[in-house]
Amino acid sequence: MKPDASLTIALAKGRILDEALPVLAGAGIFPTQDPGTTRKLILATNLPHVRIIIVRATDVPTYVAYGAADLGIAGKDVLMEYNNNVVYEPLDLGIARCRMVLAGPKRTLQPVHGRLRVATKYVNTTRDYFAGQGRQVEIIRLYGSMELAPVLGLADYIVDLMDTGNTLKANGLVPLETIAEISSRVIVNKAAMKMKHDQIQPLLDKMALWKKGK
Ligand code: PRT
Ligand code: MG
Repeated sequence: MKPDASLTIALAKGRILDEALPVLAGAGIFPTQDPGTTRKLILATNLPHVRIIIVRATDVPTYVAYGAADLGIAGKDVLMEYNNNVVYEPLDLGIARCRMVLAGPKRTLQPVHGRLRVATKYVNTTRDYFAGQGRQVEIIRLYGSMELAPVLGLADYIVDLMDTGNTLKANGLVPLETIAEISSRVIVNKAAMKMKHDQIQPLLDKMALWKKGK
């Protein structure tokens, strides 16, 4: 049987995309349309056997884990939350850097609800972090605007990403503990890594070279 020569790469719109496109360019891959503006979700590239799919940032590991995409670029925050061992994570690109922090009001308040409440969209990572320290907290899942939760008394603290810190500051919050340093990683489907090694390995090598030259 002829080996499958096609490669599907999963990318997300949003803040990783701008930094991911130069990585792909460094590997000799150029989408034929601008992924930032096109409404298409499957994009051809200059290489006939390589295509790019555009998915939600949190969905990149899912597409790669199930082999719907052979590889992808995803934030470490998303990967920690998804499940570490489902995909290979061969390369830290060092792009879209930020920190995952526990944040709260400047003045430490007594918990009004007995057990401390932490609002976050990173519920698994937050649970693991506090469990690892033997601290009991109640985790409240939110999907966005986490900074509001302490202001309105929904939670005592939040776990969220921070870059400049401006968003926290604007909402009267300060970073209290660093949970993880975050950057974007190349992830690869485990079966594809074996079956399409001859296509994927050179790509990884070029991306690693790009990173070195950055
Ligand atoms: O938007 P959508 O719901 O589709 O998905 P998403 O929010 O996951 O996507 P996107 O594009 O917002 O973020 C994608 C990835 O970018 C994240 O998974 C991280 O790996 C990475 N990244 C890097 C960040 C930041 N830096 C960052 N600063 N993601 C989010 N932020 C947020 C931060 O939480 C804060 O609310 O940006 C806001 C501004 O940060 P400050 O500290 O500079 O004010
Ligand atoms: Mg967003």
